[in-house]
Amino acid sequence: SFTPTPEDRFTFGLWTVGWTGRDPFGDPTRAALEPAESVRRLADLGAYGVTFHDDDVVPFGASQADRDDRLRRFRRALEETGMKVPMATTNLFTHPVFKDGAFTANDRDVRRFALRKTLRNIDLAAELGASVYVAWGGREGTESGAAKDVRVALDRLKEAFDFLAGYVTERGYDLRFAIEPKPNEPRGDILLPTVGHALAFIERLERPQLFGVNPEVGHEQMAGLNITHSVAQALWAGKLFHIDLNGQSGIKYDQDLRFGAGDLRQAFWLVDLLEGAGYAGPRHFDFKPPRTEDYAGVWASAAGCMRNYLILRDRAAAFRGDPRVAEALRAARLDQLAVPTLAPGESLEALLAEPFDPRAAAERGMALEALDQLALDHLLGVR
Ligand code: 3MF
Ligand code: MG
Ligand code: MG
Ligand code: MG
Repeated sequence: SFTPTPEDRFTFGLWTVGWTGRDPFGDPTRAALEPAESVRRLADLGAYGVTFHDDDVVPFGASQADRDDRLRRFRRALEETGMKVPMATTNLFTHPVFKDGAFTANDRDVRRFALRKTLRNIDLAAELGASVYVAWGGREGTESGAAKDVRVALDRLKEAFDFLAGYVTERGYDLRFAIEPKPNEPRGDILLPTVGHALAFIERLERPQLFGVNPEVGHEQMAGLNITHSVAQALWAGKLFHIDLNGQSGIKYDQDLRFGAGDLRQAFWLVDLLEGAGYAGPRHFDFKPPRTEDYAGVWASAAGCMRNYLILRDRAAAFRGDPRVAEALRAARLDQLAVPTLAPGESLEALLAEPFDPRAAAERGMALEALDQLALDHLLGVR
């Protein structure tokens, strides 16, 4: 059965099931949802926890009394359900003050406000037991060429992250940062557009060990990239701190479909990778139940994300456990890829003197089609 339990470590952003359906062309199609209700509903569905932006729980500019009251209700729902908060983040994109960015806004007073807003929510995240703090720079970008000096903007982004890492270190918080790349939307072009850009940027920070990435399935696919390759490189670098699972159909607007919708084959390979690599973090869904849905449809969509993950986990295990697949992997020489190209201590002379027939080597087929068909058979459930 594909029924989720908290041991599966499925988490949801409050902004996902809480999305009311407002888009650039239309008004909301659903009434707002109380965070406490989302927590209870998701707990009933078998989730492990929730994640949030500061403004998802306490509206921008709320009074201290209102803040205390809302946080009390949120905490009570967490206590009653046993739901966890493994990750939190800052909304640095909705309020018009962030129209030109937050940590890289041209206006210095806006950048300083963005730091204060982030510090406040880092304190709350640490208090709620989060171990990852996500940073998605949705408005850190441009629509035109002279609008920002990108090299100087990267200096400001580094300055902000170095400062925030210093803060969590000084406070002794057990919190690491995960940068979430996205190529565009809402800005024409966003800084750190892909996982690869983010990984390169992290190495220039003062405390790179405190920074990893939060790849989102659809964001890499919006750039035409293979999400499984991006996640694999993040794992290889020891930088997969968190993940946003969802669905996307190719290069178009950020669809945020439920996990398993959109590119199903990439979803299969991604689950195969996460499970095979022993990724131990939460399986976090960042999706938007389409605005065609009422609340019954919202909960069906959330349940579908988890069900699809469990089905794909089962299908990937069947693929990896099939002796015909083992044979096909050998026929495709995956075992040879695992052998270092040079033997330990091998002499340069031995390499230079090695006989080789390129014609014969070029004639060998790779047997990859048979291997991929086995994968497709397993994915489609006919094996
Ligand atoms: C936008 C996103 C964001 C981030 C979030 C941080 C609103 O496309 O994906 O969701 O995931 O801000 O987790
Ligand atoms: Mg998205
Ligand atoms: Mg998104
Ligand atoms: Mg996301």
